Amino acid sequence: MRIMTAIACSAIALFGISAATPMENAKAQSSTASFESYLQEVRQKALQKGVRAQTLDQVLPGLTYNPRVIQLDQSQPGGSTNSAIPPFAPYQRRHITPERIASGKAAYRRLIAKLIDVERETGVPGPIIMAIYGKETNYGSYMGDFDIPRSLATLAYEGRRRSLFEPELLAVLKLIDQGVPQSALKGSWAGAMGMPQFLPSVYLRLAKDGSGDGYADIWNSEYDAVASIANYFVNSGWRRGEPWGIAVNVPSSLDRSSIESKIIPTRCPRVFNRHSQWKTMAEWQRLGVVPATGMRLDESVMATLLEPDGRGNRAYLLTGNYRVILDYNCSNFYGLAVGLLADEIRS
Ligand SMILES: [Ca+2]
Repeated sequence: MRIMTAIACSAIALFGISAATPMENAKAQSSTASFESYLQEVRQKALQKGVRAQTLDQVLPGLTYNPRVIQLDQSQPGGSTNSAIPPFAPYQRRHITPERIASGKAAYRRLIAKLIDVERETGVPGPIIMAIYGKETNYGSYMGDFDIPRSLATLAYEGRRRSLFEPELLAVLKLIDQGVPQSALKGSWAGAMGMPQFLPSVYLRLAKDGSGDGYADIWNSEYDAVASIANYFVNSGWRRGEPWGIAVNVPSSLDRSSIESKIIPTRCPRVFNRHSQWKTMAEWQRLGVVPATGMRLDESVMATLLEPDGRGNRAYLLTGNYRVILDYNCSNFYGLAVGLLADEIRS
């Protein structure tokens, strides 16, 4: 997506993490001086980016190092690129629960007038927007209560992924400079904010007012969250009228090696390498790959085949709009869960 892909799963990662140990606290304190000198460097960079000195004087002196954020960052999964990919079916059962579907339908009904307007304007369907909302924050019920400037300053200072977090720190300073109250800036430990879990740089580029008051309040306004998610999708190239994909049955005789993709992915290789070549629906039909449910795609639509749990299990043909979902969070499990949850919300 959004840089957010690299640091997603934040809400999940919160579980099972204990508070900082005394040794970590001592370490944090011993590095206080250099944390402050790092903030001086940040100050210079922010000034160069046009953030007013007055804003920086108001925010930077109050920031402290947060050892818990580093602890959470270091406990993130995904460090190894060789680990086996787990099966999708158990994930689907855990993440697309009857409760999640029912809450999604309720949110869809609550916001239906706005969602119709937004779809008319952008082509992004309401159920897809609601599925993102559900996946990111369980429809606004957990958005994270970490202080975003403090978290980002800590992560940028610690330095393991400074190239990711320092621009986000500068972006959040800019956001405060533009008038977003600092007290509103709560979110995940890794900097994702509000109902759509936008990073500060994403907020600056793509957050949108949907309520008509001129302010994109993604923390408190569902209309603003809806407009902002739709704007993200438009920016990533969502095509009006095209479904994300469909469940299919694949004949056991299909020669998988003949449909392997020859494209070397430039990003998210572990995600894109699992997809076949692009073919039209008519071509898939000729290979015997046929819809498993009542859902259909036009013959001319291009799609790739993904068999998340291998041969003989549920498979999917996935369109360019599936790639837009991956742009929000580059994970096949995420993309499939959003698509399938959207289908349930719509049904
Ligand atoms: Ca608003």
